[in-house]
Amino acid sequence: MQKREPLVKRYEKNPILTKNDVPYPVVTVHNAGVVKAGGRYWMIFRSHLFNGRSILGLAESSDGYLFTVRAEPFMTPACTGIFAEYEEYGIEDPRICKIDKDFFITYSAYSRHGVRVALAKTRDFKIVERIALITQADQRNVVLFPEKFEGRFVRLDRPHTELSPWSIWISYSPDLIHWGDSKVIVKPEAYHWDEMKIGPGATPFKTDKGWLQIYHGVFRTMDGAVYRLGAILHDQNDPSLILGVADEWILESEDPWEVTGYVHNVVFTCGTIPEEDGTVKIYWGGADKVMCVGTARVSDLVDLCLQKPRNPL
Ligand code: BMA
Repeated sequence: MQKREPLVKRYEKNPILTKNDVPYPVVTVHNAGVVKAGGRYWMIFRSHLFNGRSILGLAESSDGYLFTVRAEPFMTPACTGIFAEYEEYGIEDPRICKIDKDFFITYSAYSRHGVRVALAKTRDFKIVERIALITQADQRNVVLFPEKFEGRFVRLDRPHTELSPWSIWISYSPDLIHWGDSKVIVKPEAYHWDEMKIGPGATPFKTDKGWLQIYHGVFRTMDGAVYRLGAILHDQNDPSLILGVADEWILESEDPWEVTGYVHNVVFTCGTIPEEDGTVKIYWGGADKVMCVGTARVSDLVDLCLQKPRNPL
C-alpha cells in the first residue's frame, strides 16, 4: 500500500484569524462562512462572548489569507420580534451563498426552544436583513445551493432524531422561506470516522463531475467527540443523487490550535472557495477557537469521492 499524501495542504501561517485580531471583546473566532465576489473574500465568523454565547463578526481580504476584521460585530442576537425569541442564547455557524445579487446567510439560532436555522441577506455587507426562521428545532448546519433546480431553491439540512441521528437531508423551496419535499440522502456510517453524526459543511460548489460539498463527521471516543472533514459529490442536475461519499476523511485536527482550544480535536468548516486554478480554499475553525485555511486540488477530492466511496445510507 502506498502512503497517502495529505489532500489538504495547510497554509503555513495558520491560524489566519484569532480573537487577538478582533477589536471588540471575544473569546474565540471560528466556524466562518466565506464567499468571494468581485475579487474580494468576505468572511462571517462566529465568536463566543465572555458569557459563552455567540455573535457573528465580519472580516474581508483581497487574497483569502490575510483578513481584516470590521470594527463592530456584523450580527448580534435580535432584540425585538420573532427573531429575539429564537436567538436569545446566541447565533452560530454562518454559511454564505450568493444567489443573483444577494448574499444569503444561514445561521443557527439558539434559544430555550432549542436550535433552529434562520435566513438573512445582505448586498453590501453593511446592511443585513433577517428574512425568516426556516426550520423548526432540532436543526443546524443548513447550506443553500447557489443555483435553482427545476425552478426551485435547494438546501441541505441536518435534522436530528433519536431513531436516525444527525444525518444530511435535502429540501426544496419556491421562495427560500417555505421548504418541503425533504428526504434523507447521507447518514453516518457505523464504526467509521463519521459514525456519531454528520452535517453539511460548506456551501456546495460546481465541478465538472458534480457538486462538491465538504461536510463534517464526528466520532465519539473515550476522550470526547472528534470532528473531521469529508467530501461528498452530488449529481450536477439532481443534487439529491449522491455520486460518492468519500470513505476516508480529508482533514483531521493535527496542529496544536486544532487539538487544543475551546473544544479540543475539532476541525469544522462552514466555507470553501473554489479558485480558477483548479484548487479550492477550505476554511475551518480549529478547536472552536481560531480560523484556519488550507488548499486542495478539486480533482483529488472528486476522485476520492468516486474511487473510494462508502454507502451513503
Ligand atoms: C457542534 C457545533 C459546532 C462546533 C462543534 C464542536 O455541535 O456546536 O459549532 O464546532 O460542535 O464543538
